[in-house]
Amino acid sequence: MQETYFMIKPEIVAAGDQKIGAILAMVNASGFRIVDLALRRLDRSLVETFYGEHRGKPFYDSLVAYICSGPVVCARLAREDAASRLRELIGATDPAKAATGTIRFLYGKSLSYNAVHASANPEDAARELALIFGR
Ligand code: FUP
Repeated sequence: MQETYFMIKPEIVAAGDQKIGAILAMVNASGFRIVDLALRRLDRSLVETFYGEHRGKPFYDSLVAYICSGPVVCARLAREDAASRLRELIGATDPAKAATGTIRFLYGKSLSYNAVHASANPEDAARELALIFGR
């Protein structure tokens, strides 16, 4: 069983419990087990480290400010091939390009406000889970 990191971003959390519940239900229905779950406001320094690969890019500052702007839902999810299967379920980074029925297709507003995050691969998952959950 592989683990991966999943995050519901601030604009979805701000919109209320119904969207959080619907998104977690989709994750569950796709065979993921929720191992850890937390509603948290992330520190700026943690978010800067989390998105460190994007430091220096034009969207970096606004990305960090956005993720720090309100509480997010942080989840450790488990299933076979968790990282790649979760990326399939969330869809492309730009919701306009995300496949029909994916979480970003259904809930994303734009490239910058794309509803959710999922680790890109198992190595990123291990790094992100350690950063957020401490293990
Ligand atoms: P993803 O792995 O799908 O989350 O995508 P990236 O790691 O490439 O980007 C991380 C986040 O940066 C995206 F979720 C949204 C934001 N972003 C922008 O705002 N503008 C861009 O041009 C690219 C990414």
